[in-house]
Amino acid sequence: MKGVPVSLLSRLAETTDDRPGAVRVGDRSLSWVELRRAATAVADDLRGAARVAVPATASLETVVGVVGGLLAGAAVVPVPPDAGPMERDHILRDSGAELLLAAPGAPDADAASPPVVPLDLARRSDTRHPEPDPAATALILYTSGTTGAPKGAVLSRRAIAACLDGLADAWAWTPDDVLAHGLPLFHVHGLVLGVLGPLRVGSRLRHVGRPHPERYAAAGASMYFGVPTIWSRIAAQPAAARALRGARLLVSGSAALPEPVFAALAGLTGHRPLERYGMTETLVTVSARADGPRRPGTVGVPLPGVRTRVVDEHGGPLPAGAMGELQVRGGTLFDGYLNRPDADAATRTADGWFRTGDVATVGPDGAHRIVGRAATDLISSGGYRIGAGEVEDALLAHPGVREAAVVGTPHPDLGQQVTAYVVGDGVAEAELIDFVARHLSAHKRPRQVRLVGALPRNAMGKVQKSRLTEV
Ligand code: MLC
Ligand code: AMP
Repeated sequence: MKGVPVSLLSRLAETTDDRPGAVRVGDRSLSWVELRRAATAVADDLRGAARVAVPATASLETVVGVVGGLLAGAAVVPVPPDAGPMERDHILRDSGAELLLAAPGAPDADAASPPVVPLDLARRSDTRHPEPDPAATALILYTSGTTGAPKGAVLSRRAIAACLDGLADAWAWTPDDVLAHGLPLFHVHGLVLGVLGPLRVGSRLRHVGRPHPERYAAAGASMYFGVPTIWSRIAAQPAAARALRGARLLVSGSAALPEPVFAALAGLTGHRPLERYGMTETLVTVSARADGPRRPGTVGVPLPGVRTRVVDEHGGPLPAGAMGELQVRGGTLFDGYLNRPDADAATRTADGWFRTGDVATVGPDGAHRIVGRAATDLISSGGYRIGAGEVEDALLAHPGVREAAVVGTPHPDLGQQVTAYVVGDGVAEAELIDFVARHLSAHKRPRQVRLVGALPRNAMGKVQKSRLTEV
């Protein structure tokens, strides 16, 4: 896996490295050459499909399916494996996926799906598929807004390449690294950074299945990725944390790493965790550097080719250190939301910057600090971004629910938990939690449902979420 990559997967396309175990997920692995040949066999089956969906379990099938789609030049749509019918049908319909790449017996392979192309890891092919245009769509990733169903963020091959090359530079990430993590494979963190990253850089990958501390401890890697909940669980198991002393870099992202977790990890592992900041729509834009300072509460500096600014509520510039909305621009940005020009327009300023909706400060040394989100209707739980509106809609689909309001409340392990306030007729908390878990991805289910007589409303009849805790 040598040479300068000219396209997203060129290293994989050119490799002759057939040493076993380059890409491991759980207890199964493939060499680089095996991965390319298995994924090429998938690409051969796609017959020019423009968009293909992959039920994104944490499995080698997902890696081969995604890489097969990318080799064929298709846009890949990962489907959260536990997405209930509401979310799954929306993703399949909205994305226009023409085929579903699925392992035999995979949950998504049913009558309502697009035609299924079976994923068989034993197959091999050496077809040379033409190199897709760097401007072509690589991934459509579904992400929550404050209201409504998730939106498909369209990410080009060159945006992903720009992000990964920026991270390789910032983190001194090389083919000598071994990356370990246990993140889901349907989001930027686990899929783009955690799978396409090693493929582009040429480093080996150990996906540990579920992100249990003892599995991280046993992985023997040089780099580890995790969301703060994972790091906090590792810090709470000192033996597991100490096993990471031999690593080179512990990377945290997707939500703010609490300062006590930073300190505990630094003490137990001997490494100050490196924090980076990103979004589905922008990929990772800001990161601490391997050779730079790592201060708790800060997420570093813009990646090469990325610019940031902090503005006031009118979009006006703010002096260094002032708090305001973070806006970004550069080569890592998405191409827009699929089928949603309205939502798309709302995210861009007239002068071409992307509004992150995150409140931040930038110190005189350029260090970025993410203070929180501008919208209370976006909840950050376990590193997942969850739209309150989507959970409210799911609750309201239950016949016993008359009104619902969903907020994020502090949670020691998850950062925030989804808490629902419900006005209902004869419904029980556990029933509503299960109902949401069945209709949406399980991580979107409320961890707590408070049954109340009425929701606090203002004179216009709008729910006053800030007053919910007084109910
Ligand atoms: C629980 N489960 C239920 C259920 N209750 N299923 C159905 N009905 C119910 N009532 C099941 C779940 O499906 C799951 O099954 C298991 O129980 C545990 O689920 P959980 O409660 O969600 O696990 P938990 O331990 O709370 O999760 C913590 C976590 C997780 C940290 C492991 O939150 C996580 O993986 N977070 C990562 C999020 C992430 O990758 N974000 C990146 C976004 S990209 P099973 O089968 O799964 O075990 C981004 C950009 C950037 O933000 O900057 O990175
Ligand atoms: P998503 O689009 O699901 O990837 O979620 C993106 C959001 O995660 C951002 O808008 C931030 O609010 C949050 N986020 C990502 N990384 C960090 C970080 N290092 N610190 C604080 N928040 C973060």
